[in-house]
Amino acid sequence: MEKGRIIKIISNQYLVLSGDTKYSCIAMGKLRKGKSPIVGDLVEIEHFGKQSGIQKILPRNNELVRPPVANVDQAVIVMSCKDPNFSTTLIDRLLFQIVYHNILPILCVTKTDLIGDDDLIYEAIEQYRNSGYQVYTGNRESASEELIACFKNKITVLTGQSGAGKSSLLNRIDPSFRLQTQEISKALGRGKHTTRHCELYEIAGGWVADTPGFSAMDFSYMEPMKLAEAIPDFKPYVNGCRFRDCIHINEPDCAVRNAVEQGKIAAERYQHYQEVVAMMQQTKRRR
Ligand SMILES: Nc1nc2c(ncn2[C@@H]2O[C@H](COP(=O)(O)OP(=O)(O)OP(=O)(O)O)[C@@H](O)[C@H]2O)c(=O)[nH]1
Ligand SMILES: [Mg+2]
Ligand SMILES: [Zn+2]
Repeated sequence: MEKGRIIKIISNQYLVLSGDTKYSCIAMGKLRKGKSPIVGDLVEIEHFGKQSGIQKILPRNNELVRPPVANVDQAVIVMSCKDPNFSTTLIDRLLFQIVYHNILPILCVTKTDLIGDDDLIYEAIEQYRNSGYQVYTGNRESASEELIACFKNKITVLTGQSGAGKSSLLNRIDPSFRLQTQEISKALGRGKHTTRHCELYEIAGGWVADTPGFSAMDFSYMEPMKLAEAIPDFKPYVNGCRFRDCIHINEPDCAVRNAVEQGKIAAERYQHYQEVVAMMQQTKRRR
């Protein structure tokens, strides 16, 4: 069976990349009863005459809802120094969403041309690096070569506030991105509904979704224990707590809280975790 990846969906046409060839496919009958194919899906396709069809969706590593993308490898949190303002609260909320989906987080701090060399933002960047996160910086003139190298052979989503510089970043990395997006808005017409359209753009040897992948507010589907296990700086400690179902908030002999007290986990990240757990418990109570 021939395998490929869905890179674009427009209404009921699926563009599938197999090797170096792109096939326009339809969903075969038996598929329609199960889940719908989304971009990023690895699929089995079959050709009959001039038509091609998707026979099977292979199991997904993960799956995002907005935009619907499967098998995402990594998510770049784009955070500007100014306009809109830098916020570690927002970074950590996005970070928690990303790691919960088993996706590698990468932080990109943009608009460094708007701050001085001694700005406190650089201390925050160091704190993330010390906690083991990949952090890159960028401004109008440059995008980090290391960040560009990250895209190769990966499916990436970008996330961050409106105006943070996501589109600008992609255009700087690969000027063909602008062309690809312009073509789409021309094809769909200005202001037309684009909900049925989702596409992975080819950029720097990889694939990127053009719309933010996470909400910084919706934690209702999460479980605190699973979140703590997914946070890379917490992970080494979560199995050392006295209680197996410890959520690292008030329990005695909590290895996570001990690590915070000893400075092994950034106090600020733990505080953001506490806030998010409180948000989860509030939504549960309301139900
Ligand atoms: N000073 C400065 N401005 C920048 C930089 N990068 C982007 N901008 C400006 O920031 C504004 C927003 O940039 P976009 O790339 O459109 O932001 P976005 O994240 O794609 O925003 P949405 O599409 O609304 O989510 C634009 O006016 C850019 O010119 C930068 O490195 N330095
Ligand atoms: Mg944009
Ligand atoms: Zn604990």
